[in-house]
Amino acid sequence: MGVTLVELNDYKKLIKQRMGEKRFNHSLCVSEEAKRLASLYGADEEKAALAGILHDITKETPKETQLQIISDSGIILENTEINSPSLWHAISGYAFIKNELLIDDEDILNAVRFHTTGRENMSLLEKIIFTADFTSRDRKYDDVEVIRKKANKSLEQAMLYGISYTIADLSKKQSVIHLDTVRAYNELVISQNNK
Ligand code: DGI
Ligand code: FE
Ligand code: FE
Repeated sequence: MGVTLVELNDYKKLIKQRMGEKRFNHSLCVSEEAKRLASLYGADEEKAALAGILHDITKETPKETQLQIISDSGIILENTEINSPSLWHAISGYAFIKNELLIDDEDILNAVRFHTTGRENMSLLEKIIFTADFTSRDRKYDDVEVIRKKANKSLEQAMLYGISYTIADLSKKQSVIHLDTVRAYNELVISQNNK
């Protein structure tokens, strides 16, 4: 599937209407960063740019609407997912771009679906979107420069740093940790240890 620049601009207009200024800027920044990482690591830059634009498409959609989008697409949430509303936008975003925007590129669909939790055996594009969400220009947290530096050397090292932070943060708040997050973390630790 080729993604043309015209299409990318149409998608930008579409998401601009669906979210506030700050989230729109974040989406543009993730798109730009995903494109840069795709160029660095030899992935399809247009697909990366598009997945970046779309990744948070339902982030500001009302929770009830998101649950409707999810159930309409035939997805049944697991107990941990029902109890983690911050994960819903990745799943409803996936369902929305698949069923409403008719995006049929499996890699783009999965990059959106797993951008929050990660998972085992992620594709290069999935890793790029996951990482770009941490390293985009708009991100401002204490260790952002550390993770940006890692991202330029190894996506896996950047992901491990990011996911470790997320798991620590979630456990500090005694929030549910999704099994995909744990599986992604374990896989990254094991592959790191075997280097
Ligand atoms: O949508 P963004 O804000 O750009 O970033 P994101 O999609 O990575 O969402 C981050 C939120 O998701 C943050 O509040 C932490 C939460 N999160 C990430 N992994 C898990 C999780 N929440 C739960 N409950 N379980 C997880 O495994
Ligand atoms: Fe997100
Ligand atoms: Fe995001």
